[in-house]
Amino acid sequence: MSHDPAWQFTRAITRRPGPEVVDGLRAVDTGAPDLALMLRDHADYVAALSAAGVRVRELPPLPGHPDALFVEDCALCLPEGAVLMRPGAPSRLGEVAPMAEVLAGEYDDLRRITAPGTIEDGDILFTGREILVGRSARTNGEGIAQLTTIAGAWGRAVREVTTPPGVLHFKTDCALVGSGLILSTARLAETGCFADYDVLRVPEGEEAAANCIRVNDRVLMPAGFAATRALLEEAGLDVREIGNTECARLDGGMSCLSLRF
Ligand code: CIR
Repeated sequence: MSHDPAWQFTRAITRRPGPEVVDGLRAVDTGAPDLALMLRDHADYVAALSAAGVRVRELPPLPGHPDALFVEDCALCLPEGAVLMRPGAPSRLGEVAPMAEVLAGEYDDLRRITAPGTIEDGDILFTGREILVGRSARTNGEGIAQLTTIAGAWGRAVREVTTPPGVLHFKTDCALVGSGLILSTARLAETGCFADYDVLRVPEGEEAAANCIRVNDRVLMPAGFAATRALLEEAGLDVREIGNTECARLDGGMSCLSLRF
């Protein structure tokens, strides 16, 4: 079964960062994020989604969960239903129940990944043709197996791929920017996982620009990556830049900040 284009959305869910965001997980500590700047960038992000024609439901900060603004990791939203994830980061497990309540109002068919499976949606790229899932420090084989069964019942194929070592999530390094068109870092493209797709390779040194999102007629990308912007524009895409310096301190980017469906 195909669902193409997989980048058309009418709704999105976001969650505002709160003061606890300074305690968010990060691979490398580059200093605490500046909450005021992060809130401004977050407001720009929500406005950009709205301008793309998406109705955004903004949730308030979730006390006790510094990473809860990265709502993407809690669920996979497909046309047939939603799958609640089971994050591999123990500190993030408590984000799922509140998201389950929200999604129960949006989906009739709501499934869930159970222990010992772990999977975070940052490791999942739905291309319309298939669901790519990167095994990573956060996503294990049991989680992928459970997702394969759930998605299979909906007529969707799951293909396991590998998140590059040292990279948080599969989608840290790639994005669907058009039908069958992927933006990818060279290190990920070289694993061969996009052999059946057209690939735009992120220019060297701009790897942090790979995590973009195509939303309807435009692509939202992190600000400050001129070569990647030029590459996307040469491909005919309408690009909008959003400040991401503070979320980047927590290894987060454009896809992480919303659930789109
Ligand atoms: C974490 O380490 O879980 C958060 N600090 C960042 C999550 C980013 N989410 C994503 O790429 N989907």
